[in-house]
Amino acid sequence: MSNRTLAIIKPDGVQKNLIGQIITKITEAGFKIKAIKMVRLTKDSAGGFYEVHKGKFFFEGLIEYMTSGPCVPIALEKENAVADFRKLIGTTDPALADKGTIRKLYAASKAENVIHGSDSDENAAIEIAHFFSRKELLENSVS
Ligand code: IDP
Ligand code: MG
Repeated sequence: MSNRTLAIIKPDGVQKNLIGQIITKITEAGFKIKAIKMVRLTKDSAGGFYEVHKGKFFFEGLIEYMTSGPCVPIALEKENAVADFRKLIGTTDPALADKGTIRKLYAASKAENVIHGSDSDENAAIEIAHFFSRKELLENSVS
């Protein structure tokens, strides 16, 4: 079982100046930051990242949103990373999310929900590779 997941502080999280508070929640929950950067996604890059949602009613809006400003992808490590991180961020719709989760605390809506988390070990590996080269992951390694 993999111990990595990909988080993205989405453009609304960056715009609302929540990078610090969100990262504090993540590290307090026991995740180690393996790599981090700030990037402005192109439509092609966002479309590739969310390929599985192509054709859905919210796809165009999702691409607009994800390219509306810079975002902060973060490669994270922890035992049981994927499941534990999904628990930390809460359900897609913040109105339904558990108390204390990142989406419950900070997200405005199901569309603009401040943070992404991978949904499987397989997708975590693909999504980490979308943003970080092997070289970047190795060179920044602290443990
Ligand atoms: P997840 O981010 O909780 O894994 P997904 O179903 O994978 O949720 O959807 C990806 C992203 O697409 C969501 O985080 C949200 O930004 C957007 N999205 C999902 N469902 C809806 C919807 O019903 N309306 C508007 N946006 C949506
Ligand atoms: Mg998803």
